[in-house]
Amino acid sequence: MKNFLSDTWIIWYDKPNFEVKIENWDQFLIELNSFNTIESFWNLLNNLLSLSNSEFQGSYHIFKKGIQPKWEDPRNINGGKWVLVLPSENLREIKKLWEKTVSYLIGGGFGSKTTPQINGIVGNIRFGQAKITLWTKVPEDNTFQILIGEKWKNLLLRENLNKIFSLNYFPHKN
Ligand code: MGP
Repeated sequence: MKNFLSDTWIIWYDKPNFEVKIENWDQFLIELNSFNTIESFWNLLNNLLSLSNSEFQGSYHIFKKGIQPKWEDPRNINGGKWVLVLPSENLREIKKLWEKTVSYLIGGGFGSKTTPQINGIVGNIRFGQAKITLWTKVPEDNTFQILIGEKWKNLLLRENLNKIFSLNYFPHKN
C-alpha cells in the first residue's frame, strides 16, 4: 500500500559555481527527482538528499510541483523565507533536523491551513554553517508567517539541540 501525500514535490539541486551571478544562477539549477508518497520520499531522502559538510556543497531545494525554487516565481516573489542557521560541526544532528523538518512539512505537520502557505524548503551546509530555509507565500495574513516560525521553533526545541541556533524571517524583496 502506498501513502499518498497532499502535494507532489520536486527535488532540485544547485551546484555552487564561481561564475554564479543573479543573472545566470538558474543555469546551475537542475531538477533531480520528484515524489508524492511517503515511501518514495524516504527512499529519496536516504539515497539522494544527503547533506554533506563541504565548501562545494550545493543546495537542495524541495518545492511543490508547479513552483520553481526561485525568487522570480510569481508565488515566491512577494513572499519570504524563515531561515535556520546553526554551526555545522555536528553533522548527525543537522541531518536529523533536516530529515525532521522536511518530513514534518511534506507530512502536513504545519497544519492544513498553514501548509498551503509554504512553497518549499532549501538546505545546505557550507563554510562552517548549516542553513535550512522554509520559503513562504505572499503573507496575505501575517498570522500564518508567525505560526510557521513558532511551529518550526517548537519542533527544533523538541529535538533538544545542543547548539545555539538562529531562526529569522526575511522577505525576498528588500
Ligand atoms: P544561495 O545559494 O541562496 O546562497 O545564493 P546563500 O548563501 O544560502 O544565500 P543568501 O540568501 O544568504 O545569499 C547564492 C547566490 O545565488 C545569490 O547571491 C544569487 O546570486 C544566486 N541566487 C540564489 N537564489 C535562491 C536565487 C534566485 O532565486 N534567483 C536568482 N536570480 N539568483 C539566485
